[in-house]
Amino acid sequence: MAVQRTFSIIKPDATRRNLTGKINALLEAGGLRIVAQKRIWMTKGQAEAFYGVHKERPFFGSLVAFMTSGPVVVQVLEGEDAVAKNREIMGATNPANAAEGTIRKTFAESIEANSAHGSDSIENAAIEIAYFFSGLEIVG
Ligand code: IDP
Ligand code: MG
Repeated sequence: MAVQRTFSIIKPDATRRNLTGKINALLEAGGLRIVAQKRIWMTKGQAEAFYGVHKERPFFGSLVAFMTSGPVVVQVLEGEDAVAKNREIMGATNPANAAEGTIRKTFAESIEANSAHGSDSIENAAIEIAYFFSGLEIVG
């Protein structure tokens, strides 16, 4: 497996409860390095574009409202097999189905307010990283 980069978001439910450090500790303990990170408050337009793939889903409007309800921490994570590794550390979308010790099992409030985002493929990771970060902001 090769060293990869993936894109991560610590979602508003987690920043609201001051969980950034605890989530970062799980990412780092899982072998991922945070090579870029910033705290932002997404606009409606930014959230709609980021989640554009879900625009026909019934939860789209609610998801955009949630993702713009407070600050988020956007991150680039680097490590061996980083895309799949981060999905493993996050756990299943619905915290009720997430494995013990995962971010979502430990911290998520609901299937929507599930504390973390992680890219689902290497291709999408590259697109999502480029949406939020310039190359100069990523220090490997
Ligand atoms: P993922 O974040 O595990 O990749 P996706 O299916 O890509 O899951 O969904 C994106 C986000 O949309 C989820 O993380 C969650 O916040 C929200 N979401 C997904 N499914 C539902 C649902 O059935 N109801 C409400 N929100 C949902
Ligand atoms: Mg997804």
